[in-house]
Amino acid sequence: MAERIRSASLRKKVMSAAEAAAFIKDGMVVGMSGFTGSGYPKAVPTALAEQMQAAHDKGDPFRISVLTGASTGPELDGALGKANGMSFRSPFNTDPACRDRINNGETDFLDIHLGQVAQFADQGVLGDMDVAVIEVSAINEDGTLVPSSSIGNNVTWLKLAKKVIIEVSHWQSLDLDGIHDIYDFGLPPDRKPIPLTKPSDLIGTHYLTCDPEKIVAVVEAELPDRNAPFKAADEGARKIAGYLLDFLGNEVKKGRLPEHLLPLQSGVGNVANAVLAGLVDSPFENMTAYTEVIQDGMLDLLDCGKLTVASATAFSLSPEAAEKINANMGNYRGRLILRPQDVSNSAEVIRRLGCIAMNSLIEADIFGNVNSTHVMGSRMQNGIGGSGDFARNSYISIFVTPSVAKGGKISSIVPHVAHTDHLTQDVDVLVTEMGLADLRGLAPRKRAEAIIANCVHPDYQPLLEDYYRRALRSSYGLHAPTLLNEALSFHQRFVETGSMLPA
Ligand code: 0RQ
Repeated sequence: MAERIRSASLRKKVMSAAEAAAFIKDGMVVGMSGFTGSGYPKAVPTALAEQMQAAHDKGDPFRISVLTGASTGPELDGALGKANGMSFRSPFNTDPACRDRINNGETDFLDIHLGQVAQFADQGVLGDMDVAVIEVSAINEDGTLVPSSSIGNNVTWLKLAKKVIIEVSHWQSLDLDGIHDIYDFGLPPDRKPIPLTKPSDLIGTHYLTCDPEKIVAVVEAELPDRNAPFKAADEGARKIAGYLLDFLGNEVKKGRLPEHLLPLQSGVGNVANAVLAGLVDSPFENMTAYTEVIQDGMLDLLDCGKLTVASATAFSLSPEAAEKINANMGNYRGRLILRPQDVSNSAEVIRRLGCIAMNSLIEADIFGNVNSTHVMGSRMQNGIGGSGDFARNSYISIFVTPSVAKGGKISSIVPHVAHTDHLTQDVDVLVTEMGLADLRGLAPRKRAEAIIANCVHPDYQPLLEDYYRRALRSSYGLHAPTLLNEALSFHQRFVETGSMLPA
């Protein structure tokens, strides 16, 4: 215990997960650590879910509001979702049990830009935070906290919560010490600039701080981060990566991008990982990443020396990569930097560095509006995450997607998106396994021609060509030709028949 809990006064507050969870009551607002399956508390939420279930079995209410950094894992969103213990959840979730509660209308879900969660919490509009549950890798003798595999909104949760529960993870590497750079830029009107001019800059301290009076419990836990395996890159993902790498190479040749590119941001998911894998064999050297999540592909790029530094707020790794990095964490110090998510996703920094943003999507329309979140306009998939923080503020905003989903029953390119997360103004380049459309400088009709010609699956190309031809004839205006009564007809057909293709 003393190896990880070095503060004698906090050692006195060690208790079981069930005893700690008992500080959380029905109706409370609880801030938890965790971002893309990393650094979330495991023992306390599991015990809490059991207490919720026991209350529900007796007919008593027990539901809370849960705020995190981003997605967590089965012991948090999974357990609380199964126990129907969340009346409100924000800002990002990938757990199927929690997703079902959201889409059944049982849990209210607030989908907001990850870079803005902390400031909403600071404003008080997400409720008065009763308890924070924060995973750390160690507690120093002076009571400062060594964060674990994500930072997320922990600075803000530790500041706002009335009571704090610290979960000390024995699974996390002790060598995480020194990986983090905590910087609090404050609130308007006294907000400070974030003085980062390169992804490698260190501007803060390594440790989180918390008023020791507020810490009511310290819990020890052993469980690993979620660390879901990546699907191997398929032929489509490799094609997407190929088009994208050609595009970046051409931008360098034209003198529009420097030879080392600009700091890369990459979304999570299989396609994003395949793009990073493609960069390993690319001619680009000495690249940097300023992103929110470090996935396997980023580690491979660091390991082969193509990437000199990666700055993010969290890891999101496969079990093999997590094991590898845990055994060698010390070697990555200075090359891997974890920051609070309002710094990793700061509009100010992303704009200054000129990031190249690469994100995935649910669907795009022929004008390049992008839906990252809502299936058929009404079912929440995961959330906007950080895609909006980066798409709006990057130097080049790229979206990548397979041209079809669900075995071809859904076209990822539709006449009109059924929900908009990213406006055409925030979407510069669209890539599918069919090809790439460079939309920069193009007015709506030219965007539509480029997307239909380059990005659409052959099964859907004639349908979109036919729609667009008729829109050019009958649209109310010809700036962005649209048939209002057909714009969502692909979606309606899917809802009615299970396929966007006509029978
Ligand atoms: O569903 O799991 O049931 O098979 O969406 O799709 O193709 O595996 O792709 O893992 O890259 O996820 C947009 C969801 C893509 C993700 C999204 C279904 C598809 C599958 C996953 P199944 P794939 P990916 C930084 C950036 C928003 C947040 C973001 C995401 C599942 O990238 O959440 O960008 N983005 N953050 O079948 C119905 C469609 C569909 C569809 C895909 N058109 N209709 N279902 N799917 N397209 C990271 C963070 O912010 C933390």
